[in-house]
Amino acid sequence: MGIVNVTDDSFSGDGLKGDTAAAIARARQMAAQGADIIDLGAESTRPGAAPVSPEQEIARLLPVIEGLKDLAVPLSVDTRHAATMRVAAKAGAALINDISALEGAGSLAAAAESGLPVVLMHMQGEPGSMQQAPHYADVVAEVFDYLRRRIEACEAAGIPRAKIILDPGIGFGKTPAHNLSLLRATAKFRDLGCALLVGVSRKSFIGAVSGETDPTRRLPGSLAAGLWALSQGANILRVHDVPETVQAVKIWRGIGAAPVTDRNVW
Ligand code: 7PJ
Repeated sequence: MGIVNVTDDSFSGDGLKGDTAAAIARARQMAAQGADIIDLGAESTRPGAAPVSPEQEIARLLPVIEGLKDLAVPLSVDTRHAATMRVAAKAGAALINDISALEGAGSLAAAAESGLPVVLMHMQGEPGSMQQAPHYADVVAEVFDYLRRRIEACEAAGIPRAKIILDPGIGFGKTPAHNLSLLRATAKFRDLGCALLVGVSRKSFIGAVSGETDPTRRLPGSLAAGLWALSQGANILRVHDVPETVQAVKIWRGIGAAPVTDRNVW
């Protein structure tokens, strides 16, 4: 899943600054580079970011979705707002990606009506303050239980489990140690019977563990964390660097798929 930010203050250095044409070009480029899904987001959720109204969000996203109507690669819309979900679904989006796991007013109903698959992500607190003092007695158990309860809420609202993708929410109200624990436990989340998405690309825990302060220089750490997650059963990686990730995944997959006889030729 390639990330296309249609925001004014993206932390990760992609600098698209709300420009429709640039976002469309970026999405087309990522599709050509091998992305299987394009995730369009118009609300910055980096720690400390200000919320965006649904009106602003729709105004930024809609022209981009419309400009990508002919794209063969499915579009995901990264939103916490029911109004945006409805508009995006009508305009042709194929997936709803909600960092608040459809907890917003009307979101369960909007997602159910759309019939689209949904990503349910765990977050502790709100983007504005979530990194101030994240605390868990047992981070893996608490995130697991939260996602289990959100699956139940979805099923009660008419969204079947087969349409649900789970995400532990790396960096959303978590210390570096919490993030490492969650990644280590990736395989456990498969017990919930849904596909798994993991977003580690350029995130601050990679800076914390490696000492790399510049997010644009965190590709090696992002690939290491992403391949670890895949090896533990993750199905989708949400990334900024599409061709680099595609290359890494092809090699990882090639090694796993190699016939035994070929492994032993040396
Ligand atoms: C994630 C996301 C993530 C899902 C963002 C960033 C911050 N959606 N939206 N999972 N992160 N599902 O890209 O670092 O990890 S925005």
